Amino acid sequence: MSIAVRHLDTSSATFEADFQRVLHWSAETDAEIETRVADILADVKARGDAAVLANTARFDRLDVADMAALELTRDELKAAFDAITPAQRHALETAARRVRSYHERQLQACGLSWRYHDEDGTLLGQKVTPLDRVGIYVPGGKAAYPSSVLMNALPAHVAGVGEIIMVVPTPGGERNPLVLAAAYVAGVSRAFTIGGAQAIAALAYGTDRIPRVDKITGPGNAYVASAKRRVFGQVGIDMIAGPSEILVLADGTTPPDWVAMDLFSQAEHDELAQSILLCPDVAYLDAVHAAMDRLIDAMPRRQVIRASLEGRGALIHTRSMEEACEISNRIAPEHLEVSSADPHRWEPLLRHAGAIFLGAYTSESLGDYCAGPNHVLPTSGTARFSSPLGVYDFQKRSSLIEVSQAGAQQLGPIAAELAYGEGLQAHAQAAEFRLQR
Ligand code: HSO
Ligand code: ZN
Repeated sequence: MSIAVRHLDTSSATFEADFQRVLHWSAETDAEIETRVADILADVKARGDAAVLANTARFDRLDVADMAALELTRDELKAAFDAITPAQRHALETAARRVRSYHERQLQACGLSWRYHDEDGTLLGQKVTPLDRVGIYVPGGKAAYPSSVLMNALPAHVAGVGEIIMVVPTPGGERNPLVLAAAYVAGVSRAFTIGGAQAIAALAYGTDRIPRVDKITGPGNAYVASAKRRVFGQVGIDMIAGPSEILVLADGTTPPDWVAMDLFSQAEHDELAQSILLCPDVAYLDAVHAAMDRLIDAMPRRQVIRASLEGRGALIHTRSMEEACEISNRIAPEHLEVSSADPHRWEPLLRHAGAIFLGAYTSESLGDYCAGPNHVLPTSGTARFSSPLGVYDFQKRSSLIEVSQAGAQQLGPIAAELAYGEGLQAHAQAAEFRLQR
């Protein structure tokens, strides 16, 4: 049966209404989940490890005597690494090397301290320091991605974070060897086989066994998302990721099968994932649709792919590539492929996207695993104001000020004037006491 993906046309009178339906997305919060998460957080805050053990027994069917049984040592991570196949080891190490080297550039480009002296000899600057300790949440079960372990842990490592604590649920005690091997490769310091809201609580508040972290990153289910929102402020968090999205902007020169498979690649993540194709050539849109119909039956995850494409996908006929770029900016997709013979012509027109993939050979999946840039990206239109996970997310900045004696004479009267204007005499006099009479 042909995939019933929507066809839209920007010249149609109903386009705006159709387009709004495609864009519509609500991350609904479930009141029942909210209360259950609040209870778990309070329990872990009050009872620490005992609550972690009890909730892990209950939700993950993993009933152990003490916290030691929930901790994986570096030796155990190494054993997992040694046990995977040589091809898997090679792939993980190659991906890790490329991701590390990309993030090292990021550190050089925007992660270093700087300072200067003004004309009075006053020193001003910005001191950049890594976070002391971070927690990385890795989902268990159906979305257990070793690649996400690399993408979260490596930028933290490059930033110089002192301790990287990974948590990963292992329902029924079943461990994912590739996840553990990736943790080993990426320099995770300690790992615990816990998950859900109880893991987020343990990282945010600390327990006897699990040290309190300064920031928690990584994706998770609705419970994890709710728990992250609730502990935000006590600790930093990265973002609350929505379903994966891909937008392909095509000029019709890429083989339709390639584009069809790229659309599938994000659709297969989730029924709620979104795959959109924009093209000024209507025959090409039909060719990609035909390719999808031909390729779908061979996909093991065809049910998820079909549900995603029929629920949230769209093939959009535009008047021109320029108009396609404008629509792409309105969507602000997580992943944007410019599948064109001349991608550098269009790239300057594209302003909002988590990651931009240029040219026919750049399939988004290469970026998901091993090109080098991070695959943790802003979703649901948040690329309008936020950026990929990076070294900068694991650093913070402190301002540096050292006012010289001459500088104090210049700045004192200015500060005092403004302070009196605000009715703050102590501020004014702190500046004035330093003036030479
Ligand atoms: N495309 C996902 C990341 C991922 N893909 C992991 C495969 N594995 C982020 O949107
Ligand atoms: Zn993906």
